[in-house]
Amino acid sequence: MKIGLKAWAGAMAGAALLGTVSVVPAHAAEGQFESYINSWRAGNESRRWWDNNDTWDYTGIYFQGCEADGGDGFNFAGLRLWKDVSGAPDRSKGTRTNYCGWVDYGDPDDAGTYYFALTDVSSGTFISVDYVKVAW
Ligand SMILES: [Ca+2]
Repeated sequence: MKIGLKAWAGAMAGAALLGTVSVVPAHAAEGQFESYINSWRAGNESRRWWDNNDTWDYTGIYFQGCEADGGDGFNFAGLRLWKDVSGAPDRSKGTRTNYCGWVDYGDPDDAGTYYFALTDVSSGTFISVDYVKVAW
C-alpha cells in the first residue's frame, strides 16, 4: 500500500511538471530571444529571426506584464506569425489570441525568416508588454 501511494505521488509530481512545460517550453528550443513591447498599435512588427528548421519545436510567443491604453485595460492581443518572403508576399503562418500568456503556432516546418505582427488590440489603441519571449 505504501508503494502504491509513492507511485501515485510520483505521477502527480510528473503531471505538475508537465503542466508547467505546457505554459512555457522549459527545454532548449532551436532558438529564442527575449524582448519587450513599448506602445505598439495594430500593424507593428517584431524583429526578424531565422528558423533553420533543425527541430520540430513549436514557434511560440510569451507575454508577461501586459498593459493597454483602453478603459478596460489589457484584454488580449491578436498576433500573426509571418514568414518573410523576399520578392513575393509574406506567408501567414496563422493568427493566435494572446491573453497575456503563451500562444503557439505549431512547428512551421519551413526554414526561413520570421516575424510576428500585432493584428488586433482589444481595448484602446496601444499595448505595452514588460516581457516578451519568442521561441522556435
Ligand atoms: Ca521546425
